Amino acid sequence: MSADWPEGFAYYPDALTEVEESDLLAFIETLNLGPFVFQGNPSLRHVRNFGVDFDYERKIAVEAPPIPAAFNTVLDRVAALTGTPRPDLAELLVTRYPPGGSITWHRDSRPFEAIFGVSLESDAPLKLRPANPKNAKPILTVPVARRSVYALTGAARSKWLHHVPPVKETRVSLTIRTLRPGLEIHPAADLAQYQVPGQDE
Ligand SMILES: O=C(O)CCC(=O)C(=O)O
Repeated sequence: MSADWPEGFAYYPDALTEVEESDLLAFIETLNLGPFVFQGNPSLRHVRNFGVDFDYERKIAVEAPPIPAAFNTVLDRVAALTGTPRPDLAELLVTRYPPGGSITWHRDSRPFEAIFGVSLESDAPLKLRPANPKNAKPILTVPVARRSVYALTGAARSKWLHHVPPVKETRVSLTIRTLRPGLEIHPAADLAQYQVPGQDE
C-alpha cells in the first residue's frame, strides 16, 4: 500500500500463477473479441463482455452471456484477495490491447460499482488522477504487472479517473465488476451474436 494512492485503490502482485495465466490466455484465444466501438469509432482494443454489458448509445445495462466457467479460478482469487462476495462479481470484460492500444481517461459507467483489474500477458502502467478539477494533478502511475490484480473502490472508483497509455506489447486485461444495487438489466436484443465455445446454447 503506497501513501500516494487514493483511498479505495489496492494492488495485489502475483495474484495468479504462470499456469493459471497461460490457461486463461489460451481460453481467451478461443473467444471472438471485437473492436470496442464508441460513437461509431472503432478502437484498437478488442473486447468481449460477459454477465452484463453497457449500451453506450442508450446508456443502459444490458444482459450479456453468462461468465464462462474458464474464469472461475480468477473470479475466486479476486473474491478472496479483495474480500468481495463471489456472487457479487457479476460482470467480466475481456480486453486485448495490441501494441499501440490504449484506454483514455475515464471513470467506469454508472451501472458498475467496485472494479477489479487483472493484467495478463504483459506489464503496463496504470495512470490515475483526480476527476475534479479537469486535468488535475497529481497523476499517479502504478506499474501493473502481468498476473496482478488491482482494485478501484471508494474514492479511487468514484472520484478518480484511470487510463492505460498506448502499450508497447500486447496486453490482455480482465475487468471484473460488481453491479450497483437495484440496477435494472435490460434483455439483450439478440443473444445469438454471443456464442461462447464450450458453453451450452
Ligand atoms: O485494462 C485495464 O486495466 C483498464 C480497463 C478499463 O479501465 C476499462 O475497461 O474500463
